Amino acid sequence: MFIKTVASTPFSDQRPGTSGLRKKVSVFEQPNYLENFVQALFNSLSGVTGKTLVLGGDGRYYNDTAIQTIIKMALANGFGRVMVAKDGILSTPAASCVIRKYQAFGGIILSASHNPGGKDDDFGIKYNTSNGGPAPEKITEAIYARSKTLNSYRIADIDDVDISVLGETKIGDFTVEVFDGISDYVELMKTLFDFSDLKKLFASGFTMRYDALNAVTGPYARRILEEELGAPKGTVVNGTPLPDFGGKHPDPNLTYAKDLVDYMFGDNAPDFGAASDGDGDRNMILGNHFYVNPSDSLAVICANYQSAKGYADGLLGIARSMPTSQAANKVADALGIKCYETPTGWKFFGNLMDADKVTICGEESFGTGSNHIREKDGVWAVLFWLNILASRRQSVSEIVTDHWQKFGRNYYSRHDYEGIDSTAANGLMENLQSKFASLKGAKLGDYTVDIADNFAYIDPIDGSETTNQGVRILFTDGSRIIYRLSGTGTSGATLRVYLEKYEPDTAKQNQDAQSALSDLIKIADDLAGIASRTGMEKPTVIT
Ligand code: VG1
Ligand code: CO
Repeated sequence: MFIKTVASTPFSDQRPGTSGLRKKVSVFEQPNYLENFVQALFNSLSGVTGKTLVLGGDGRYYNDTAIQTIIKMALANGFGRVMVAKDGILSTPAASCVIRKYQAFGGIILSASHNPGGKDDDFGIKYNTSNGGPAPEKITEAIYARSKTLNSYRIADIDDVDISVLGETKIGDFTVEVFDGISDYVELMKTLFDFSDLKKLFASGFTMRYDALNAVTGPYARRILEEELGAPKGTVVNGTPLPDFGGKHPDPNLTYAKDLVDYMFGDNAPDFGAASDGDGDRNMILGNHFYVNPSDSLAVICANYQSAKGYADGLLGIARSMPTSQAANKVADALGIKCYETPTGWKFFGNLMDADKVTICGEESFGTGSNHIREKDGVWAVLFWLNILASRRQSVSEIVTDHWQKFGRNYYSRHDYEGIDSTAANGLMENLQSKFASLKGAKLGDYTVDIADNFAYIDPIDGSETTNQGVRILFTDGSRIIYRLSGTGTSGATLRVYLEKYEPDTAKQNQDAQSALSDLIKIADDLAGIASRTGMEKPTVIT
């Protein structure tokens, strides 16, 4: 028989983080490293025999090698079919779409998302379940537990499969199907948004730039914007997925998508600008000389749900991750629906969507999406904004300013301190926690502390509990400072500080966010001793 059992020894560092297992490529290139993780994953699933596995990734370095290994291991572990995207190119939202559409058992997405790629940078692997969503913690923890004792893996001794040609290859009872990773997703978008309205928008002279940052959404954006909607060629820039993203950091924010930001604030700025991340689940929205904070974007999308045909019947509810601003709560209140608050990471939205509690979800980290799939979805957010622009025929800045006037403005910013020493980062968090008791009722500047705690969440659907999700300093006027350590980095620690202040007075809504938040920024630094403990005077990234 051509199935081999290969002896191996466990690795101790295969615990998935906020979104899958992410490591330097050199870590994944160690003999048996990927194989062990995949075997630990397969061992933690039951009933895969004869079932379908969806497979693809964001095209980063090591994708090709990993895809061939996983095909061979899926065969050896009893799957009946692997649906692999042509050339391995499959965005995270498209993977979710395909898993659902073809009722696959699950899917493996090869991506480290917004982390840089290339031989010296990051690779990642994540597993999605049959609902199309990221594996819940129950599964990721089971994979980790198995990885620690794993002593062999199963792999088929077959030739590599040509994934550059559409069609099926049969190996005994096992089938590898190479499919077009773009089309099913485009079809789904057509059911949610009226493409003929959007065509009219572009025909009327509306202009935009979409920067795919040399990552996975290039082919999706070109197909939809340039081919389907008639936007001029060249609307999509950096549209070819490259293994190292052309040296760019595929994270759509003010720092790493600077070219787009400069263009949108330049003399020839178009009406609308957008960018997406490595694996296509994030989005950044810009107007002519205007940046839309992701928390505001979520709130604006929810408030304008009628603009898109797929949502015109109303929203079941909204969910946002805890650090995301409370702007969406204001909209939920006005619509008479619930706004759920979950820990960071899309995996916490799945149960709420499956139970029909929420339609639209969002995170401050440039993630927005809906129950059309079970992942956040960058291109979807762009199309939703295009619908809003098509129906309101106002500029992005007019739409957002109008929103603030109606709902109040939640001034918001996130300050990231990247690449800090892990011991210093843990010490900073522990020190904050030791202050909780004395903080209650304390005056910090003009603010009074209402609650100081570490966010814990009980899933309202399955009762599962998740603790240690971020230190919250909640003030009596609704302002907040939140401290979290990132769960997606691959070296050292990243401290994220989230700052929020509500401003209902329309006369005071046009300040720059950093100035409006300056007193909170100072309090956040003093309270945690950020500068003294990390040695960093300034954040590395401000969004
Ligand atoms: C970050 C974001 C979080 C997001 C996660 C995955 O996690 O803060 O909101 O869900 O990345 O996004 P962390 O633990 O580093 O703060 V993606 O697009 O990188 O899969
Ligand atoms: Co991503």
